[in-house]
Amino acid sequence: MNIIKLDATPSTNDFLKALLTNQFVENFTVVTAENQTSGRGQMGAKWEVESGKNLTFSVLVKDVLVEITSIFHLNVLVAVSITEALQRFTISNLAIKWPNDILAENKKIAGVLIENSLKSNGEIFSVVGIGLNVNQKNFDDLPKATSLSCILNHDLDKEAVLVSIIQNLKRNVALLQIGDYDKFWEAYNQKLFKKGIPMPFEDKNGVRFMGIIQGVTANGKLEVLLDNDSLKTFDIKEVQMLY
Ligand code: BTX
Repeated sequence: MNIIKLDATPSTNDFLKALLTNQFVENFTVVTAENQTSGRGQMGAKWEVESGKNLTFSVLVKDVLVEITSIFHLNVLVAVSITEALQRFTISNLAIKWPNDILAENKKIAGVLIENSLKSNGEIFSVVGIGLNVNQKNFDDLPKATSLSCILNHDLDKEAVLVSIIQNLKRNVALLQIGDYDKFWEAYNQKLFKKGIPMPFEDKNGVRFMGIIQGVTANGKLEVLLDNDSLKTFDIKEVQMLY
């Protein structure tokens, strides 16, 4: 496994993307940082962790997407690969909050930020950034966050967790490449947070409404049953779950 270990960097996603512009980088190269000074989440959000205690890393996945419109397939695969690894470390009460948060005991334990770029030769490079809370115990500023050690009451070997995730990801990418997507999609839907439970949402215009999540479509849209019994699908930027 090709792992580049950094003490500190603003963002492992940015480090890996910069590396890609300068040199050949092997598929599944991993960049880890003990301290990420400007960790990024979705749409300008920040990923904040105590230095040295957690996993913040990025993996290069080349050409797993057949086309840029199948972006969500990789999201599904990554979320499932992380939950499989967490199960190996005996975490059981896991859920996937659409589109790509991993929750353990109803609190966020991991976040995923995937950034894709289309190269001039037609290849699609995906930089898969993962933040996983491992040995941090204090989340005073993030009451909806948790870590492996908060749940298990002991510290873990971060490297062992990292290796488990990467091994799962490699195996699952190989399965996706032979067309085995449905089983990941089913596993994702099976773990979907708040599925079947009435809950409040807010649309992109700030309008609040109640709905019941039915599932996620194969191309990544959230399918919600509305009060008037109609089904509506939402894109990632079109709706927010208020929970
Ligand atoms: P997200 O936008 O879904 O989540 C960000 C939100 O999650 C924040 O606004 C905050 O409420 C909450 N949050 C911040 N830090 C934590 C934490 N440590 N644990 C739980 N909740 C938190 C999720 O974005 C995607 C995060 C990807 C992070 C990785 S780290 C390696 C790579 N490099 C990089 O810059 N980003 C990725």
